[in-house]
Amino acid sequence: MPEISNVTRRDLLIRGGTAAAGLALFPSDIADRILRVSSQEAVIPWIDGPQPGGRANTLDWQGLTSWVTPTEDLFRVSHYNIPEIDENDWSLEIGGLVNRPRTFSLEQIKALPKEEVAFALECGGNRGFPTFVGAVHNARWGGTSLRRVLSQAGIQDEGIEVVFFGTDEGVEEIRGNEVTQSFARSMSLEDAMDPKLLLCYEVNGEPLPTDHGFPLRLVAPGWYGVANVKWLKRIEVRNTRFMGRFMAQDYVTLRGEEKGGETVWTQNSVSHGRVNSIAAKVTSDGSRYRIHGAAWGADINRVEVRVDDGSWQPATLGEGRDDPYSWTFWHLDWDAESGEHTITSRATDREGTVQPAPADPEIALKRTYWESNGQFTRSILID
Ligand SMILES: Nc1nc2c(c(=O)[nH]1)N[C@H]1C(S)=C(S)[C@@H](COP(=O)(O)O)O[C@H]1N2
Ligand SMILES: [Mo]
Repeated sequence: MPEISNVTRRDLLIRGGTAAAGLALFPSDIADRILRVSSQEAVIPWIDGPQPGGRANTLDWQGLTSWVTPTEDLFRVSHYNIPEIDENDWSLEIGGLVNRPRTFSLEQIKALPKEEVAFALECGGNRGFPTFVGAVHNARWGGTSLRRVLSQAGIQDEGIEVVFFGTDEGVEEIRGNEVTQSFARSMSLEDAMDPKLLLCYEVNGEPLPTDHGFPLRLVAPGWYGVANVKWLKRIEVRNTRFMGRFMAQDYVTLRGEEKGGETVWTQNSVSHGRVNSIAAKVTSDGSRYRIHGAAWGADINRVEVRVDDGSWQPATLGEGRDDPYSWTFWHLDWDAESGEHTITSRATDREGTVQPAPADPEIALKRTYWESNGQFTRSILID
């Protein structure tokens, strides 16, 4: 995606030439809302859906320019307090059903072989509300293999579950009992031993900021955000499934499935990502229009775009197309006619899973707001 700089409407007028011709396309009230333009390209604002400056700290899709989300722009989700940790007082404990329980200092973690991954991390609640559509970021994470640390500890035969505890904590009422508990998430031992999971101390080449889990967080590429536990303090191997709040109460998807004329209701803990995409912005150089977007949540193989009720047209995949865990940028040139239009995108992953339409049972029979990966339609006015 080309670099687009921030200029005012006046700069645009002064530049003249193609830019002035481009400006003639917009009614003056819309021209005042042009977000970021260069002499080549102007963003035409959506006329529905969340507008920039809406919900603080989520991604402004119309302003999307950078494939790697700058660290200061990463959205944040924290359910309890934000712990300020002094790395000299911090350690990571590996315990439970392991033969060699131990603790690591940050220095000891950093001394282990380093790996990096580009990963589009999306909150499981993203797109669950009309104003919450930018809870996704694409960053480069650096750390060391979880699998190596667990293997060195020696998992005992009864171990089936690995629980990740954060340092943040809150009071929960559980069937009449008030208890203070840490944020915690778990996964099966098999999932936890996946070599792509990293214990990360860096994002975009810098130490983790406090908000994003300093000094150490789990990065689970291919999983929804909630699995990526920040401010890690303990990793525990257990012989029972773990049913904490963020596994079994919140981040639970209630969905109906039609089976032989009967609706069967299922509840699952939000875990692996789901194929997703969005049209981020439409740009124009004064004569041609281009629809730009992103796709993520799975290894993306194809993105198609539909304008109004037209046929699905294949978009061109750009940056990230060969990367299994990052988002993939895409674009489609559009021969736009004046008037109001709707634009919808749908992504397909390498296994052939297609992003569902809102009317598909997967979305239509979903009752809780998590895992909202249905196709997203936005409206635009072409003058
Ligand atoms: N310890 C801890 N880890 C956590 C959370 C939390 O509240 N506490 N929130 C989770 C959720 S729901 C999301 S979406 C991601 C957000 O990561 P970010 O704040 O770095 O963007 O962190 C996850 N890890
Ligand atoms: Mo989340």
